[in-house]
Amino acid sequence: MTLTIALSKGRIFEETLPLLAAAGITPAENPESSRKLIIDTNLPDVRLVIVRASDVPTYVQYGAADLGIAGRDVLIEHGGAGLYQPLDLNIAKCRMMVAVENGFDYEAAVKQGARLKVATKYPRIAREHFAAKGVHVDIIKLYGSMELAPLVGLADAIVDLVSTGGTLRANNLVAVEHILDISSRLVVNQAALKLKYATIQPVLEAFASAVPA
Ligand code: PRT
Ligand code: MG
Repeated sequence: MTLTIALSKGRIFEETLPLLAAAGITPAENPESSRKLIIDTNLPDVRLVIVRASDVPTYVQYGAADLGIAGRDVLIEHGGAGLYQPLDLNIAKCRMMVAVENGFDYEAAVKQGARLKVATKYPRIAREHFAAKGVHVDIIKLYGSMELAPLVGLADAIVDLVSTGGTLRANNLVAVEHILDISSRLVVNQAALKLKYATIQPVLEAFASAVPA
């Protein structure tokens, strides 16, 4: 039975290679250099489909892919419907943070009770974070370059992923709150898990055995 695995290019693909190797799977091509969206592997019945990171849960939810790997950030925003999430793969690790321009008095702004303008690609996570703190916010949805928003007056704060902190520093921003630790998870289509159990189970076990510490 054919197994289709949805992956995104970049850091998730790179950090997934050792997990695939543990399951005996070697991609026939590198998606960074190939323009192909369907990548064959050394196993005739296993293929990879290359999609946007935020689209991985959707492909798996609808069964267009049996398995996928997606960040916790992406999974929370998607909602997780139709997805079985058996394994934290401990890859592509980072932190979801609130950040503001250096010099902006975040504590005072939050205490004042005025509405805070928050720019983010992660409206659900941002909304829940500020609701739990009782802070009123106007969420401004962006698709990238969140770091720019406070610098040009679009927002008071951003909610974004931070890894090394280099991007914040380069743009004169500082992190003021830690919301969540993020890593990527294996997601499985619930129907595929039943129908293709004999094919999927060994892959799950191989991935589990190769999760980095
Ligand atoms: O790039 P594209 O718009 O296609 O999608 P994407 O940005 O969602 O994909 P990708 O491949 O960049 O990220 C995939 C997943 O990797 C995310 O969903 C996260 O779970 C995880 N991840 C881990 C990160 C980072 N680290 C990370 N640092 N995703 C994004 N970043 C960005 C961050 O948004 C910020 O712009 O890197 C910048 C900060 O990095 P530092 O090192 O300067 O702090
Ligand atoms: Mg990116």
